Amino acid sequence: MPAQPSPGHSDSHQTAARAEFRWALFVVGVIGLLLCIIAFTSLHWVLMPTQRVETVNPATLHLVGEFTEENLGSAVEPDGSVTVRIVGQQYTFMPPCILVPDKTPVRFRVTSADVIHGFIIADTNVNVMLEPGYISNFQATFRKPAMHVMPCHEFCGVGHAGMWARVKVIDKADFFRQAQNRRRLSCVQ
Ligand SMILES: [Cu+2]
Repeated sequence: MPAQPSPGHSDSHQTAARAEFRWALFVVGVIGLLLCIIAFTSLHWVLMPTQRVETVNPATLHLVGEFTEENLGSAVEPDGSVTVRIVGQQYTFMPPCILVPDKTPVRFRVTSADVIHGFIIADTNVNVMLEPGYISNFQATFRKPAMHVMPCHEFCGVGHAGMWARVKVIDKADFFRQAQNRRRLSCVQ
């Protein structure tokens, strides 16, 4: 004699079917939400102005433009702001010792002559990548006189571990006094 279904069998079948349906609805809802997020972010992206990207030819950095050797280091601009230009290359930063004033906004303009390098100033929130062909442009203000190390933190080849520089923050008045006599400043001895 075949086994009879227990009295509660059709009930539990319906319960399972309802649970399956609820989970299916939930999954469809999650997929729908993800599609909405994709649509919204795509439209948002298209409607925003393009990012400001500055390019430079890494093959002629040392010959023409703002990254020639005599332009590297810290400079006081006509409006009194400070700009530092640096080139990263296997396996050094030029200049290897960067002189900046404290309590002054400092604009960094940095690029790479060869491969991707990392640019980080220890004990600050300065942390960017240097990509050949592009100019990394950012601003930082240093609170007080200090010496910071600036190691390359993006693996760039066999000499990577030895690729680092220093950032020397000095008193604002002292910096601007030195800048009166020299067009470009650095703390390279
Ligand atoms: Cu490196």
